[in-house]
Amino acid sequence: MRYKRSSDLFRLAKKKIPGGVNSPVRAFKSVGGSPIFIKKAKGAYLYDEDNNKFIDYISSWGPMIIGHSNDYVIDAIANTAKKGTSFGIPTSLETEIAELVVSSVPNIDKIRFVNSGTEACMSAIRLARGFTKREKIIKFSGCYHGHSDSFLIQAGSGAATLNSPSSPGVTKGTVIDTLISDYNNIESVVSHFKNYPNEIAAIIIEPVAGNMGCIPPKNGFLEAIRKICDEYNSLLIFDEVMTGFRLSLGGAQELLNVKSDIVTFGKVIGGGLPVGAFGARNEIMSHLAPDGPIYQAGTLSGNPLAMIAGLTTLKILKNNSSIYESLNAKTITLHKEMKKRLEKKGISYWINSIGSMISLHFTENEVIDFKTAIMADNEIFKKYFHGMLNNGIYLPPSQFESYFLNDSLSYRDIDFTLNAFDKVLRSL
Ligand code: KE4
Repeated sequence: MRYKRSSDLFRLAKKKIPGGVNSPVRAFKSVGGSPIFIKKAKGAYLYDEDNNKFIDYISSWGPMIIGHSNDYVIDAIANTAKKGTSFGIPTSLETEIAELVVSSVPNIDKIRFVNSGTEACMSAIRLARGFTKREKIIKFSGCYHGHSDSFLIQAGSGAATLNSPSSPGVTKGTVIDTLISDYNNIESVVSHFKNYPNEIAAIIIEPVAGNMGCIPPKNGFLEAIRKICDEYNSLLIFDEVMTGFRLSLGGAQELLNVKSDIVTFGKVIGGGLPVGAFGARNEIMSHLAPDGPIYQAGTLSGNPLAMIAGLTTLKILKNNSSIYESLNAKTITLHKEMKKRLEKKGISYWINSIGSMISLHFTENEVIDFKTAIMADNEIFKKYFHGMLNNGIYLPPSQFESYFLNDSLSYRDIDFTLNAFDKVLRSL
């Protein structure tokens, strides 16, 4: 593989954009080297500026679940754009996608659209604080809910990748209202409620963690979280920015059968355009402006282009539910075949997978939380990442990320991936 054009473009980008990227995790900081620059993508494939072709395992960090440049989605965006791109005035498209989401996702009566997962999560926290009249929240070390101040404390994803899980610039006043617990450790949650029995507005959690690599909840963990929220009259917020419409049409609530009070969305719900959303039952959503006093707003919220991209994607998922079984089967195949090869080679590893999310950690430990995730060997991961990249496989450029399979990925692509995997293992 040659990356000359990409490295020239990266040099130019760094002159005008901090780190040459508009989101830190793209910068290859934790794996070294220079990021590739993409020219186009179609289906399961990425094509970079040096005309290299890659099988894509991040699907834009989740949104492209039905594959890149889906013809129906592209046509819908093009036709909608001809009628105008943004009005700041209600359109029927917003109601249509809202009806589809509310009818697909358990336990929500209403939904508000915003422009990113960060906006969805930060608005959900404000709604929970306003509704409960309490100020503290609990989040989990290694979970990532976007870059709003309340969340940049022991955050996962890019924050962990850059070894800055707690960001400068977040005030002491903010930090004292964010309590940290350990994923899959209910005792670390109970202790906060014992210390602050009447002050915790909400627990926010990734029902399946995807920002430490993929970490599913241990049996009973989410149920215990639900129970303690009920005991102390706190709200449970499922951050389903990653899992929403990915694990199933109803997301993690449906797949894992645990009810949350507020659900946040992003990624798939926008079909590749900037969309976030948060939903809850009427009792909670009635407190949101303009019905209630809790303020939240956005110039481009619900804009027709983003709505039609999301709506078209969700309709395809709703009308072809076999996509989920197919994605899950491909993920199981990848998990089994990688495991077989790693054991044959005698390399210490841990693989977690659920639905169409999977991640590989080079470690002797079971990866169940942030502490065990950061114990993995990043030096081996770097070799693995670049080895796969040079063999035409694009993986997340950080061990604190999940792979996201998309429906365009074929079993031929998986065989190609496993051949690359064999070559890379020989070099480790
Ligand atoms: P955005 O603001 O990036 O749309 O969403 C924030 C967010 C919220 N909640 C969860 C569970 C998330 O995973 C994310 C964002 N995910 C990362 C990937 N791990 C986005 C990639 C990036 O930061 O460039």
